Amino acid sequence: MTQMMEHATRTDDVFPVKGVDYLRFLVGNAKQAAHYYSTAFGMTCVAYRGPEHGHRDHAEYVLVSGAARFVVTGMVHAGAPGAEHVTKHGDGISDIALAVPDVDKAYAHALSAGARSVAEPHDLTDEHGTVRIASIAAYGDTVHSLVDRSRYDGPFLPGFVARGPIVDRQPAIDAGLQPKRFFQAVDHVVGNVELGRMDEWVEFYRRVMGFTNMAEFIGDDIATDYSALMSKVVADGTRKVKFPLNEPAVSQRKSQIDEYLEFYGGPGAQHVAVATNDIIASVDAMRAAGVEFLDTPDSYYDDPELRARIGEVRAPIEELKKRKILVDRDEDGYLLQIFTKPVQDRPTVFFELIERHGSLGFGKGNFKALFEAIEREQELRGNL
Ligand code: TYF
Ligand code: FE
Repeated sequence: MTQMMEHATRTDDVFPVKGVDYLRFLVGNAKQAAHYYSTAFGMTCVAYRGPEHGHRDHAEYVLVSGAARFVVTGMVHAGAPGAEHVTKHGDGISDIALAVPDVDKAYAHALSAGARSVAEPHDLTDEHGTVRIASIAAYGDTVHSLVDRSRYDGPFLPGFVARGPIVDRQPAIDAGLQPKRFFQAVDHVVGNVELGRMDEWVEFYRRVMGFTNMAEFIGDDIATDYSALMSKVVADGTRKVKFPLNEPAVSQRKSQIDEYLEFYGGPGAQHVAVATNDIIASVDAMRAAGVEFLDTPDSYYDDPELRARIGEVRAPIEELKKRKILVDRDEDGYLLQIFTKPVQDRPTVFFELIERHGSLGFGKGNFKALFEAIEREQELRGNL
């Protein structure tokens, strides 16, 4: 069941957040990653900074799709800061940045609640204005930057220069081959942590950010049956920022979370769910661009129990079946979702497309089918 606790926004919020400001991906080759997110994810490059602008260490491309903003950062010389992150983790998410109204207040509260400082509050300034920013440590080598951009009107952060799209998608949009946007926001970002540490991280987000538990979780009652993981979800008072946290569960087979931890070299961000208004159009466009999605067996759609539970959704079930899109319903409504395979060589980071129609959950009814699909991939990799 998906029920929310503490539904209302609290007025005494010690750590108000406005949303996810950006996700930074530290990658081996930002030029090619920016191309992938442009062509395969339909994102638009809006800003850049690099050696051409006096930024000697990194090439950084900023890509947007609606309110979702990714920064892909590559190291342009040996030993540049961040190189050790890529050596250890491969391509991965180094920063889940949060937009906050008051950086100093948020940072001070975080430190008083036991968070470790990564960068003290400081101003970044250029001709477009000033951004105030600080960073605190999260799980593994992941950080949360805290960003106030209310006094800035440039393309991303001071030092970045506006630039145009990497590819021109307009002809494909005009021809009806691609939606204008494949997604419009980050819905949630999931972290994988070590065995036995999930509750510590839930407690971290409660203490440091005032986040509360959402009702959806995978406890040890069902963990060993099929999922081999435990999961809890924390969210801010507005439910705009949602962070599920997974830990491996002990079972006969190697947990998908253990596989991640082994190949990532420790805890880190596992998947990013992006919200779409038209999952059918998005999946079609992404598949056409070469994005691989997890398979779902036909038996999933032919199950009369699922059909009865799901009832009427906005598209014929055959259309979902053709594309392997999953459906789940709870008392608030329903959702459509699909998962990509890992998007880099390592079996680590992947994406989820999610189209919500009232449901505030995470697709609990699909966990069995989803985890079986993940385990089939794990087996093909020889990691089960
Ligand atoms: O975010 C979620 O909870 C869903 C389901 O390893 C999920 O997307 C949970 C754990 C996992 C993969 C997907
Ligand atoms: Fe998810």
